[in-house]
Amino acid sequence: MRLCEKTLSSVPAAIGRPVYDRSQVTASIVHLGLGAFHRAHQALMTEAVLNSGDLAWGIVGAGMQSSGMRDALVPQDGLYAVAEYGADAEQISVVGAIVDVLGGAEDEEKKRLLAKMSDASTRIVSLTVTEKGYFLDLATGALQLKAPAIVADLAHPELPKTILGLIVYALRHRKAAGIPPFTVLSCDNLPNNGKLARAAVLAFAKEVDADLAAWIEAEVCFPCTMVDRITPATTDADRAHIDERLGLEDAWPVVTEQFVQWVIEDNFSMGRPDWTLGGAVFSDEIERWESMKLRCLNGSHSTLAYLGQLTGCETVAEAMQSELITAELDALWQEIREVLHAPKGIDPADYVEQLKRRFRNPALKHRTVQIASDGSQKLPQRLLAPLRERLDKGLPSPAIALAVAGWMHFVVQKAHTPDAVLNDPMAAQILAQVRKSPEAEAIVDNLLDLRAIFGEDLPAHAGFRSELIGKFRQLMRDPRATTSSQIVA
Ligand code: CS2
Repeated sequence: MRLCEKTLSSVPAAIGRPVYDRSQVTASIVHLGLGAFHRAHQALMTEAVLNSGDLAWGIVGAGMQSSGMRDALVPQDGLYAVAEYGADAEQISVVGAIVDVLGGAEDEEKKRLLAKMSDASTRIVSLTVTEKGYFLDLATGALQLKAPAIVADLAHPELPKTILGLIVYALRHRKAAGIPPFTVLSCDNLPNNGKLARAAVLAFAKEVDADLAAWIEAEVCFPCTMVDRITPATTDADRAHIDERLGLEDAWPVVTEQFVQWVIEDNFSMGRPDWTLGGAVFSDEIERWESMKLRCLNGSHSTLAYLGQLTGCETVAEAMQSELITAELDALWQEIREVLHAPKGIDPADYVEQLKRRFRNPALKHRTVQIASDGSQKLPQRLLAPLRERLDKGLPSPAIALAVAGWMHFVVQKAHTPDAVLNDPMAAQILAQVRKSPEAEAIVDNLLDLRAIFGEDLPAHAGFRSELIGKFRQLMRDPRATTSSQIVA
């Protein structure tokens, strides 16, 4: 039997569930990018608000690419289970905050979504669409006006498919109808994610109508946020385990860690839920929170993922058993911390120790290949931003260079392995650059030529370039020979 409203009462008492009347909830948040992360994070914080009795904040979730989530959740009335795995304890609860699910690439679904976003009942549009969903060149901040999806959305206002088209055309409708604008709440791992979302939306809106762009600039709130919760892709083994605990079938449960953090800038035009009930924090220090998390957590995650992939470590916990990798991470954290401005009251040393414990969690099967995807979108803010700050101060950065060399080596391996797939929106360009030459120095230069990733400055920096070539050669010879002493030497 499937998990749904009718069967919910049969779930064992030890498993948490909504304590409110779901039929009384108003759907005022539209979430674009309904994946595991949103369901383990923002939806849970919202569930705490609903459980407190404030029923004004139900979520309509929308998948942007495929209809998989809709097909899983609609028969379940939007209900799903979250399993929080600690090193030796687990907690499972059923979440009811998602009251409707739209989804997929079908035209009818996109039209329904646009209609819901245009409707006055929608007060917040939140986003987890990953870095590539913003269509920005992260090194330059420019909107990718030639990206086929953007060209299509500019040509078809009645049927937008990107977040930018959906947001801008919904706002256009609201402006014309005298409906106040919703808040756009980015929950993606990008520095100043609200500002980036704003820049992308404004750049798109300017192509549509200058007056609309001016109205958005003046009226729409784009708070910045820092989101954190490690949420690996759900496996069949997770499904089987959770179904057994529920006594019901859940087509797409979520597996996550116990740790959760959400820091939000308090800047909303049509109100907001009291997410502090679920543990969120409102702060005016978002930039510091975000850069600490992006660099210390995501920067080391990417490094660990590439080195893990090169040395045969399938999961993060497994890579944390490798002394070679942990020594590189220690060196990397050291370099990052030397240019870090931590939020008030946070000790970066404690923060890093906590990260190590989280990464070591053996209950989470977080695959390195998952984190290694989309490197072109992740390197700039995770690793190249602290690198630039170090270069400005004249500091050497061997650990960051090794991490970047790790990515380069990873894409080289993909280019030379038959049938291998490089998951990256820039895959075609990256692989073409790699295939131009078999020679180490030329490969590094050709990859550095990808200006959307490395900008104009890094390829021109002689010191960084030669450090990178050295690290790349070292990895070419033997990735396992990468010890911290070699890195520091
Ligand atoms: C990871 C993140 O896949 C990745 O790139 O680094 O998804 C990471 O697990 C989260 O940001 C943790 O909050």
